[in-house]
Amino acid sequence: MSHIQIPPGLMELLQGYTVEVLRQQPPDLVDFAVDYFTRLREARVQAFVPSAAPPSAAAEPGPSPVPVADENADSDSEEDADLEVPIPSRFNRRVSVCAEAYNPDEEEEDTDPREQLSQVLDAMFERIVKVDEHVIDQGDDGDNFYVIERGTYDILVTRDNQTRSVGQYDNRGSFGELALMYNTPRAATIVATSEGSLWGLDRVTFRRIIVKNNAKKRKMFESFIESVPLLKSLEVSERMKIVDVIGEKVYKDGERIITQGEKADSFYIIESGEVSILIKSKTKSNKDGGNQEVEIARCHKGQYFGELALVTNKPRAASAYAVGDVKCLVMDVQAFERLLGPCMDIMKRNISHYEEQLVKIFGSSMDLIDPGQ
Ligand code: 1OR
Ligand code: 1OR
Repeated sequence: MSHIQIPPGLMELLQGYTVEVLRQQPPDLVDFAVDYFTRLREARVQAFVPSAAPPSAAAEPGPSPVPVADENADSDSEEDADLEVPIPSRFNRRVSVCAEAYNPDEEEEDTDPREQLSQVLDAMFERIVKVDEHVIDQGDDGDNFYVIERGTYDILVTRDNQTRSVGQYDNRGSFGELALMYNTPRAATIVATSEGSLWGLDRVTFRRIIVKNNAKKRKMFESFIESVPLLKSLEVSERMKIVDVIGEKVYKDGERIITQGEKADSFYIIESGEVSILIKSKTKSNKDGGNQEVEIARCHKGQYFGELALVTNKPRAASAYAVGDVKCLVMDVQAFERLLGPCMDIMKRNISHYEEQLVKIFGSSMDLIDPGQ
């Protein structure tokens, strides 16, 4: 009993999982774990297979229309459960030592894995911020990465001596990863617009854990991302940046992924399974006041959805439900705007197809782009 042997690699495995939980904030930790470790195993198996031809997803960009059906969606699928983020219990703030080069492929073997884990927990610290406080200033060297516990924050970008707000964080999300991941100056200024609280992770620990984790993630998602039609026009390096920021979410059969009328903050690519898009019909012929949901599209592996509200800056135009078990890659609105600019033409072209379909399915009496609820 006095000496328990910890198998080599155990701590690193758990750390990788913990870090992904902190970053992605999945609603169900067990589902997330099953998925995370399955992925990891698949990546390991793939690493031993000499480069097989990538599975060519025959999917087309954008959703395919479905025949109109009087289908009622499972209307009472539950809302997202409260996000449970395991927060470390020790908050010693550490002063970071900058600018060390770290190569994630160089597998450094720590002598004591327990020490390694406690280093990570020690390194996370809470930072309380006041209104108008600058958490990050554009152009500075990167010191910390932050996970938002609460508060609202403005994202300001200065270009040609002009500062403009390019987005907000509203009580969720994380920021400050770019300067640390790519060794670049801070790309934006982050200002608190309310009182708030953040979890910080210092540069050295971030690089040691997250950058190594990102290298694994690249192995895990590379071939899938390469197969997504929407992303074909991007450079390889741009696609890899997408891998760095995406999270993976799992949905059970019938679960609602997007709710019509809600504010939007994410974009989705289907990794496996099928997603049904339903819209509340507001046609005048509808006696129940337009509460009936009608299926308007089905999306399959390699296709995307949830772009419309982000592009138009409007509430969600339709709801999305999992058909069978579904896995999606999810990107937040900031990453969407930062990384998917080159794909915007394709998305806009498909949006114009929505309009055409809309007229075909409902006649011209319905305003799709403004669901108004
Ligand atoms: P960082 O370490 O560069 C500033 O420090 C952080 O702001 C950055 O990491 C991101 O986490 C976050 N462009 C650049 N950085 C952004 C952006 C952004 N949004 C959030 N951050 N854009 C805004 C997209 C809505 C593109 C602006 C042109
Ligand atoms: P969103 O952010 O508005 C709902 O959230 C998503 O459903 C939407 O982005 C699209 O990605 C997706 N009309 C509107 N939204 C659609 C449609 C669609 N299809 C998929 N979505 N039409 C179907 C066209 C084949 C036109 C409806 C009549």
